[in-house]
Amino acid sequence: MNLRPAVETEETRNITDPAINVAAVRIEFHTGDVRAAGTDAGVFLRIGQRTFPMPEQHGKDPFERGAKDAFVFVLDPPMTLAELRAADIEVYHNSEGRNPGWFLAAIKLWVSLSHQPDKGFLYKEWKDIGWLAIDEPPNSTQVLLQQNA
Ligand SMILES: [Ca+2]
Repeated sequence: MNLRPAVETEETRNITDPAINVAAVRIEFHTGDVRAAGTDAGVFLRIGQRTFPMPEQHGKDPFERGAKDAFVFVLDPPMTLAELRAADIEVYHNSEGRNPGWFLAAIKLWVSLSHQPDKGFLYKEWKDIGWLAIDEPPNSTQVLLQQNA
């Protein structure tokens, strides 16, 4: 399993109230600008026991070379910020479609918090992720972004 340490940009790091809920997350994928970087595979975000498939968007072809694609998921029921910090966070794809290998430059995860629902906080940012591909090192279609603490 390849774990990618996050850059220390957590805007929520000073929030220690255990009652603060994460109402929604926004995940942004930056596909790299290298040959065959894009994918048409099904992409999934896993946070702890919850799995979020990226929805089909009519008329859009996400995860192409050099593109940024963002998706919002409401957490119902919400999880606390402490639970989010203690969860595994993983991104993977199902390796379907033509040339399914995916070269990821970066992932950003934003959260909206119950005490300030109109503001988005950058939770973490992971850079230089590399290939999620069977045929490119490290020959895995999943990346563990945060490991259960
Ligand atoms: Ca695509």
